[in-house]
Amino acid sequence: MDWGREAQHRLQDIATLSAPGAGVTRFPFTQEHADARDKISQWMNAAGLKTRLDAACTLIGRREGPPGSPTFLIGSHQDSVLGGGAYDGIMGVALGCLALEKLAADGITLPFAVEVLAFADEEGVRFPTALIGPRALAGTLDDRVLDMCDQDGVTLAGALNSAGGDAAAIAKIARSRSDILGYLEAHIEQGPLLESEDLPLGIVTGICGIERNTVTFTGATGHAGTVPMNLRQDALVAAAHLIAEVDRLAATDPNIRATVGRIENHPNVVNGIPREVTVTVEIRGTDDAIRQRFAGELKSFCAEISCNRRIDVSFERTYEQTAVSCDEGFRKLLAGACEAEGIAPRELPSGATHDASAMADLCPIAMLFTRCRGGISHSPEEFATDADMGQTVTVMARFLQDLAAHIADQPEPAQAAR
Ligand code: HGY
Ligand code: MN
Ligand code: MN
Repeated sequence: MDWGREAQHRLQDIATLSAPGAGVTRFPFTQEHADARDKISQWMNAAGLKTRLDAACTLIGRREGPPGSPTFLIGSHQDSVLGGGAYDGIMGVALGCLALEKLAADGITLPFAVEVLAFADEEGVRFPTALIGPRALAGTLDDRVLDMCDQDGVTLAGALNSAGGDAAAIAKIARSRSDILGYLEAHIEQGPLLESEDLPLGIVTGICGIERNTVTFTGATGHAGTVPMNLRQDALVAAAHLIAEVDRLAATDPNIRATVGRIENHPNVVNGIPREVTVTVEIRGTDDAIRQRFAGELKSFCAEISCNRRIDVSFERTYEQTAVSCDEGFRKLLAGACEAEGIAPRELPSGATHDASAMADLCPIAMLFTRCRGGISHSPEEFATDADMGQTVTVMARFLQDLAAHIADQPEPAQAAR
């Protein structure tokens, strides 16, 4: 089987299961999401996996191991951003199924059970939260998020239940650490480094931490022609100063990525002074202390604006994920698998967050990046080649075999990592 070509075929096929418009739009708990689940079930069945849906709407494909043996997890997310690409998230699910299909085709059995997980909501675009699936498995889900609403006022719990999940049972699906050996996620790099070094794959060292803040400036509206400039409490001008400061301050620290992604302006009319403006400020960094200090500096800057411009400013953190490291042992096994496949092992950090960020609370994690054209992602232009995906499949399969051999060499029976 040409695993890369099969991956491409499956991904181009499932990409059609999208809301109308350019690129792929597959929000969680929608009709296109349910249709995609049916396709993924076929992939899992082709790999000989038994499928089920858990209370968080994670589609799980499982191959049993010897009685009493622990489980190794593979996965990624099946949802997308608005107008996204055909690879972000869903590629990790497809390649996980193909790696297990390859092992079965090669007649290789493992001394542990394996599962492929298709998580429902990693992007956090429909609801102001994310990672419901992996957090439920890790037992870290804050159930207050179930009351959060999308822009149509639908609660997360309501959407989850309507899609076959069970919000009331979500706390019961947490896995015990003693059962889980680890988690591997294959994902497009979403950056330009692998392409710049002409490498098909990379091994992730760690995943950045992330926080999202909602900042609201409240001033006073007035007639654009009659209120003198020095008497204005213009909320949009105040927000503009913050936006410029976010850009200036982030440029001084290579560890930080900061983005003002959304803005709302009221009354938003050509001849009215803006009364209230809300912006989102997202801050990312591989060092949590540096990220939190950066947020503090922005908060102080907002306090100054408030005082100088007689504007009320609220700065509220709405979401946080801490930075996580990938397991050293898994990184070594991935490096060995890459070398065995003739690929120079290249380690790199992840500036994007992933389901693995939350799985790190349950078990040791590993991530493999696949080169993507131009480093483009969250766009219809996202692309990965058959060859690179094929090499990702073979490295994943070899990693599982090497993990099995590694476990066999240990004095203890296969135990959970923590
Ligand atoms: O935002 C991220 O890093 C991920 O793509 N959800
Ligand atoms: Mn992703
Ligand atoms: Mn994404």
